[in-house]
Amino acid sequence: MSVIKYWGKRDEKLILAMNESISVTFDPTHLCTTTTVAVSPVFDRDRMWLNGKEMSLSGRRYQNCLREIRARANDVEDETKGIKIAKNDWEKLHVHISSNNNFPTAAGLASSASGFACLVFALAKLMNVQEDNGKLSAIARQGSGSACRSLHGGFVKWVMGKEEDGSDSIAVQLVDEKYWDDLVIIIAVVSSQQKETSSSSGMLQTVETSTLMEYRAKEVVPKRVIEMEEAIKNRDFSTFARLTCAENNQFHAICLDTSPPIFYMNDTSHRIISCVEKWNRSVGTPQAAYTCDAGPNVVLMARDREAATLLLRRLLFHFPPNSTDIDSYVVGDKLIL
Ligand code: 2P0
Repeated sequence: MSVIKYWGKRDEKLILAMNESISVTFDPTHLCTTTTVAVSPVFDRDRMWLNGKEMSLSGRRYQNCLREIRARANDVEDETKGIKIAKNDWEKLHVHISSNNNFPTAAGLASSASGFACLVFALAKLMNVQEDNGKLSAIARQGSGSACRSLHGGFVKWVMGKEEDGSDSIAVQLVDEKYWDDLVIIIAVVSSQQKETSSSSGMLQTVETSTLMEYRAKEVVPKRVIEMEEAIKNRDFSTFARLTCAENNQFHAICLDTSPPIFYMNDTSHRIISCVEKWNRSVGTPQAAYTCDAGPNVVLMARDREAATLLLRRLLFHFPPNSTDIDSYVVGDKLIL
């Protein structure tokens, strides 16, 4: 989930962003994609199943990932299993891919990020690709921009890069998943419905029509990225929360500034945000940060376990999970209520 948002491309084909972004990768025990890749000489074409349903691999994004991984494939030999595939054979062999999310797909919970990151990683393992996660991130990026960040754990920055071919537009890990283990993430699943406007078409419309977009990408985000990196490295929750909430609100403001306007958050998202804002203000120092991506689901990040327990109690009081507002909660730690 991003805390500095990627929204808008400077190159649609290579998927190069207009601004840098920062995200935190969720603990895979709660939200993850599991991808299995098989290869066999009897397969007559590449095929893929997403959550059990066959889908087409003919799109440019899938083709780019498959081509780039095949181009880096190496010999694979496992005597115990009687497997021997030469480097050049990978061009002729077809793969079958099965990918499953344990969370709602295309509901603004970064399913395309985790899906493409997992796909590229699995294909690279199968074909004995030697590139590190940074180099692989430039391939995952061509599947879905946000996917480049999901190849690393912890907090991750997608750097802009300068090369025209996008080879240096990669993700770098800022800190690993253990670095800031006080943080507790709670996701309020407001809706598991698929979003009406996909991120790709939404951001294209924003770039074409929003008069605020350029100001955000050039003036606001570069400064925020520097501040956010500092806050993460210093585990400075107050600055982190201020920036995360401001980013969320500006991202949804440029969505509203798009023609036609894009509404990702809904009334329940707004009410959850107000609840957090009121609480933070009543305590005096931020106890929780909130952020929503391209959908109404709210990701909340609490300062520590105590704050997370208090936050969850508040949420359960105002939005019981069996009400019509909230589908469910995903809690990233064991909390004593
Ligand atoms: C982000 N989002 O930084 C932002 C915030 C959604 C809102 O990255 O066209 O699905 O595949 O590059 O990666 C969603 O964008 O779009 C996204 P494509 P992607 O997480």
